Amino acid sequence: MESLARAATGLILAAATVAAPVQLNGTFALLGGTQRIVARAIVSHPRPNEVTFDIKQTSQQGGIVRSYQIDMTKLMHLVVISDDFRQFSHEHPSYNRKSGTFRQTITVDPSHAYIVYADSTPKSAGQQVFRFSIPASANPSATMAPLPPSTPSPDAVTAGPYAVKLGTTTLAARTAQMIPLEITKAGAAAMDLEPYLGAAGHAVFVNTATLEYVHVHPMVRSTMSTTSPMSSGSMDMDQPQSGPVAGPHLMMHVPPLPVGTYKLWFQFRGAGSLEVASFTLAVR
Ligand SMILES: [Cu+2]
Repeated sequence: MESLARAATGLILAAATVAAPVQLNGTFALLGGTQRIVARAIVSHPRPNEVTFDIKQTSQQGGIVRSYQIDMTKLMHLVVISDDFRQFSHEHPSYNRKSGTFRQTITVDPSHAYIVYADSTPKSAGQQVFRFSIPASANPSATMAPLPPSTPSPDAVTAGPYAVKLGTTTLAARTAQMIPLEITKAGAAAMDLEPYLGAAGHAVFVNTATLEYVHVHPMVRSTMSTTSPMSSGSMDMDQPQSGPVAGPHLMMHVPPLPVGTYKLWFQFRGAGSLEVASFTLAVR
């Protein structure tokens, strides 16, 4: 009975926190970027395990931003991570042209806080990324779990039927660098990869202390590469005509990162399935 009563109290608390929508101001979070617009979100909880965002972006003077470049086939990318960095999702909000509002509902674990990144490219402003912090909606879990330390020579990370291996998980700070990334399936180079949102894969880096964000797209290499090529714009320049267009050998151009511990989520498409491999990087 006692646990029932406690559960009931929890429900009432959850119900109480579900009601009122709140407005949040977005914090500019693009590493190396320059803030040119302002983002606000109205956050509501239709259910204890759901959060709805209505994001409105305006100029510094308050005019609604209505003109966006399509980036990777979408107007806005919403990257959602939990406060312990264990959950990751990548959504594409619907856009209401009339009100200039992006809307997305996400499913959450009510005992976790979440960080939401709104990544868009308004015309004439360049890439703009804002983060919003969503408190736990019920009975917050005590503290953020500490991140396991980075291993200098990583084992491959499992993602569905695939294994993803990074060339290194220890990076030099404040230095642009190329990091190879290999995707295997059942011990051999994966040959059934497909592009996702116009790229071979999507890599999101988040500094776990400052919560700064970077989003990069690796280039495809025709063979496993041990040397760092010069930066090249074309994703498939080394690609044989008939080969796969989304891997399995990739090269990731990582911009200069300040010292810190970073989470990296690498999202890619396998044969009909969307996969994500997560890494912890030490930048020294
Ligand atoms: Cu991307």
